[in-house]
Amino acid sequence: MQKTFAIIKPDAVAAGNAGNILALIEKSGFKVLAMRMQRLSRAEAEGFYAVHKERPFFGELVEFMTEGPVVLLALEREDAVAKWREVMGATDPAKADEGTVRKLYGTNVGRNASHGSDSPENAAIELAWFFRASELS
Ligand code: 3AN
Repeated sequence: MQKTFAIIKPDAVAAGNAGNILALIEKSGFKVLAMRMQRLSRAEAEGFYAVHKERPFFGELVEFMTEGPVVLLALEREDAVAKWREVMGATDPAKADEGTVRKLYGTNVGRNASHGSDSPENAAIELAWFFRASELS
């Protein structure tokens, strides 16, 4: 069993697609270990995306991620990191496969409905950024 971290981003929550995305997550065999809806503070969003600090879109990314509530999720299944990235689809919704979260609910490369960890190591770091250890077992 492996854990991964997911975010249903502000665009998807505002559009009323959080429930649809959760249903897709459950249908894809993930166990939801922990879940919280909240609006991220600027400090939380900047800290979470610190690896992208030098990218030209960093300011835009932080603005977007703090514009409204998100749903934070700790997910578990076999091969969870790769599987969740498969269910999300490509970063750019225009390039995402049919039936994926980003194809169904994303708008563009910035407003793309969901986040997923890119490795088990980063999943552990991201989960610890938002959840207490006692919530993850
Ligand atoms: P992924 O989330 O699929 O791992 P990354 O790591 O390339 O994709 O991008 C990190 C974050 O930055 C994503 N949330 C994505 O929406 C955002 N992002 C990537 N490229 C752009 C861009 N050109 N303009 C705005 N936001 C972007």
